[in-house]
Amino acid sequence: MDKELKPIYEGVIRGDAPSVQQKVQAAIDVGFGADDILKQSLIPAMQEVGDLFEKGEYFVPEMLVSARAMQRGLELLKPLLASAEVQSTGKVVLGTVQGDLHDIGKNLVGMMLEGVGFELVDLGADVSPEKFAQTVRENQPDILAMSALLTTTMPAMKTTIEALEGAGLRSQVKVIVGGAPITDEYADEIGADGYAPDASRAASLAKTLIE
Ligand code: B1M
Repeated sequence: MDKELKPIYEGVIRGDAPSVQQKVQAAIDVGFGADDILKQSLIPAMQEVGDLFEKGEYFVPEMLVSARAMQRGLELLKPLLASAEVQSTGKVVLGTVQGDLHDIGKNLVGMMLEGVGFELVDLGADVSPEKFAQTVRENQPDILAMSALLTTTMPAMKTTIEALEGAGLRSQVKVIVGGAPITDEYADEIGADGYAPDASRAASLAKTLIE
């Protein structure tokens, strides 16, 4: 890791939002790209927080303050990620599935989608299958993008696809899925149109699917 980015990594682990904000801004000012800041410091730091949680050294409150610190850094990167293209590529409805409150990865996916020109309807986290289906009916998006971070909430992706089928909407929209426990095989199993392992590949997948 670049030595200038290390304080960002450490700040997320400590949950020190003001420091993360300041160091991310400093990194941008000296010319680091959003991708380097994300991949070298912010994302690895959250992985470390997850490892500390698994080892019993961190608990939910520590995860939460680290998540807030990460979000503060992400806010500064958003304009850099979104500036690439301006022409509308299509419309995406995005959300984290029912029962799941993890929204950092989903937010990153949203920023990347906007970065390649998609119009975004972001439903936030803990979105019920009915809410997804209703929003698809009302907004007629090209893509429905779902995120899940818990093994216990992955099945809500399948339930959501079933809700789309039940409402007669499935053929109108491409469904893409992602999140740490999701795999290509799982996407196939539940009848999704595609899976992406990270936010930038989610944006390329969405573009490919509507071409
Ligand atoms: Co939670 N949590 N958490 N948590 N948390 C994990 C996911 C966990 C792996 C930690 C661990 O044990 N190591 C574990 C899940 C275990 C499992 O299911 N197998 C876990 C647990 C157990 C829990 C609770 C149950 C803890 C408890 O209460 N006992 C609880 C559940 C609450 C709920 O959702 N109902 C809980 C709560 C929380 C907080 C609220 C405290 C907080 C979330 C705050 C927030 O999001 N606003 C939190 C956090 C921060 C984490 C970790 C540490 C970090 C997640 C994160 O933001 N990563 C996480 C450990 C880890 O991931 N190593 C953990 C950074 C983010 C950029 O990555 O979201 O993976 P990620 O997104 C990636 C890819 O997955 C992908 O793109 C992104 C990168 O480019 N991606 C997509 C994501 N969505 C996509 C969609 C796509 C395509 C790609 O297409 C549509």
